Amino acid sequence: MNSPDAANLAALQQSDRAHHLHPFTDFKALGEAGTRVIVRGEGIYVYDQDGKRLLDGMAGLWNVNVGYGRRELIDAATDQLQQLAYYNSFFQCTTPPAIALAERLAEISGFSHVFFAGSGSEANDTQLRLARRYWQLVGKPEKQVVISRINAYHGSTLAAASLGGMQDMHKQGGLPIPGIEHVDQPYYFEADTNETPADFGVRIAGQLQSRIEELGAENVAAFIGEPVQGAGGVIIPPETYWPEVQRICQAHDVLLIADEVITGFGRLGEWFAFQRLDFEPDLVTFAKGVTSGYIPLGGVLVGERVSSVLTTNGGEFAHGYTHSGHPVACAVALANIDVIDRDGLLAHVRDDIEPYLGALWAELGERHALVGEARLLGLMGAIELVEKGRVRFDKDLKMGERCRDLAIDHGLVMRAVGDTLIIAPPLVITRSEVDELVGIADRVLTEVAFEL
Ligand code: PXG
Repeated sequence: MNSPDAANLAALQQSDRAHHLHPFTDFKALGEAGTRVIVRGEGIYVYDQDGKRLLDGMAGLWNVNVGYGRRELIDAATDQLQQLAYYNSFFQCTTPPAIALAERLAEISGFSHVFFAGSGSEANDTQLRLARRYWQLVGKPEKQVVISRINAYHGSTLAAASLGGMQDMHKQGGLPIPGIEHVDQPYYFEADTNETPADFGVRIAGQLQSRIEELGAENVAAFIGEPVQGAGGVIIPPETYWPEVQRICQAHDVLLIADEVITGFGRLGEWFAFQRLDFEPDLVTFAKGVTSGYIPLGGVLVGERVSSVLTTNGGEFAHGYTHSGHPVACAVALANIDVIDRDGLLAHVRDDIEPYLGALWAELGERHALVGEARLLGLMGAIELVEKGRVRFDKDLKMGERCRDLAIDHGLVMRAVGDTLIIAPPLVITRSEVDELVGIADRVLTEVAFEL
């Protein structure tokens, strides 16, 4: 701790500990361990205070889709800040970037309208307000309940955390708020069943049907789900799941909401996951990758069914945020969408990197005894750590955390959800960078197996 850099780092950590409460953090434990201070990013790499380079296998928090340091996004922000740093979209006003982004989003999604928010959590609060308002307007105000899934993640505000199905969050806040119900998730590996994935997908979707029938379809406003669950552990549903969910929603006149905060903007090799997974939601939540995280923005894509009602006889929708349609955020989003489009990143993911990374990822699963399953869709991947077969390690061994920490030591950021290791690298990742990512993961698995 004698070098100037080390002293500087210690001072930064000390100051951080004294004043900063981090999200989803055990403050005492963090105070003892100290924070990693990230100071710079370039491409798919970030650099910490000590100059250590890390391959960002999580694209920030699933959001830095075009990678760090993209001039186009920086210039878009700078230009717009100089032109007009802020104006609102209340009181019959708007700004050119908000208009242009709404039009561009309609083009790439096929959804006619958008409601802007500042984050994914805010956007999901908007979803709840919109769904209930819609049913009020069509003369069915008793349709209020929204059904979600256990282990879903939809954000951290009271409504979003309630929509989510995270037990630890519910326990700490007296949640969920009334009017939210949860059914099972389509987690095939965890279910450890003899069914085929296809049958399992249909059966789990069927729980939605049973719950709607229990509650009475006349009371149910919507179903919400992440096309592929992210924070819950990259849970990729069987192909039969979403078409069956859609069929059930239609049969019971229930709105279908896709939370594409993680899956949107190219993560699955299409603009949106619903375009790949073969279903048609009525409403879509987006955030994160819409600006590649360069600046906060979220929102809701509103399809014809809901927008036609809202825009013809809706009266005032009493909802909105100071930063709805923020001009700088919208300008950055436009530049981000241009980069994804011009650089052909959807095809890059779908036709090149997904198959390439998918093959190497599957090979890890075959080579390492402690991998129970290695799965990947688009650029969302997971590895299930197991003692053998589908038997998990003792929780106290903290295998996931050990692997994650070792990966960071070796220069790779991965996430651990319990004993599920997760990757979601920037979409711009190249084959040689994939080799580096998989190489480090391989080394981590080898070393942890050896320690055992
Ligand atoms: N929906 C989904 C599907 C998300 O993944 C949100 C909504 C909330 O978005 P905001 O912008 O309000 O955070 C998210 C956010 C993790 C992690 O550790 C995941 C998220 C956020 C923070 C951490 O995997 N997802």
